[in-house]
Amino acid sequence: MSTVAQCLFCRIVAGEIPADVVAENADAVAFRDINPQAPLHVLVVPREHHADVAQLAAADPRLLAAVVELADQVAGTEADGQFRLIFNTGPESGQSVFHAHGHVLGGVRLGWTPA
Ligand code: IU
Repeated sequence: MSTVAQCLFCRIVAGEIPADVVAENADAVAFRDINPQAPLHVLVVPREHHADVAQLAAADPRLLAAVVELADQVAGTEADGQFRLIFNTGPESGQSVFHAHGHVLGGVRLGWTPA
C-alpha cells in the first residue's frame, strides 16, 4: 500500500492524526469533515495514496468504486441514501488536500451554486 509521509489523509488513515471515523473497510475510510458544509459532510478516502480522483480512476478503477460504495453506505445510514459526492480535482476546483477524497454531502435539500 503506498503512503506519503507528510500527507494529511495518509496520516489519518494510519491513525497518526485523530479523525471522527464513521465507517471503514479494507479499501477506504470515511470521516467527518472538520468544517462541515451540510448536516452530513463526510470525506471518503482510499487507504492507498492517489493525488486526486482522476489519478485514482486511472490507476485503480476498482478502488474508486470502493470509495463510492462506502460513500453510499454512509449516506444510507445518515441521509436516507441521498447524497452528493464531490471530488475537487486541482487547485482551481478548490482541492486543498492532494489525497483523493470524495465529499459526501446530504441531510438537507442541497442548492446548486458551485461558483
Ligand atoms: P478539498 O476538496 O481538498 O478542499 O477538501 C479538503 C477537506 O478536508 C476540507 O473540506 C477540509 O475541511 C477538510 N479537512 C479535514 O476534514 N480535516 C483536516 O484536518 C483538514 C481538512 I487540514
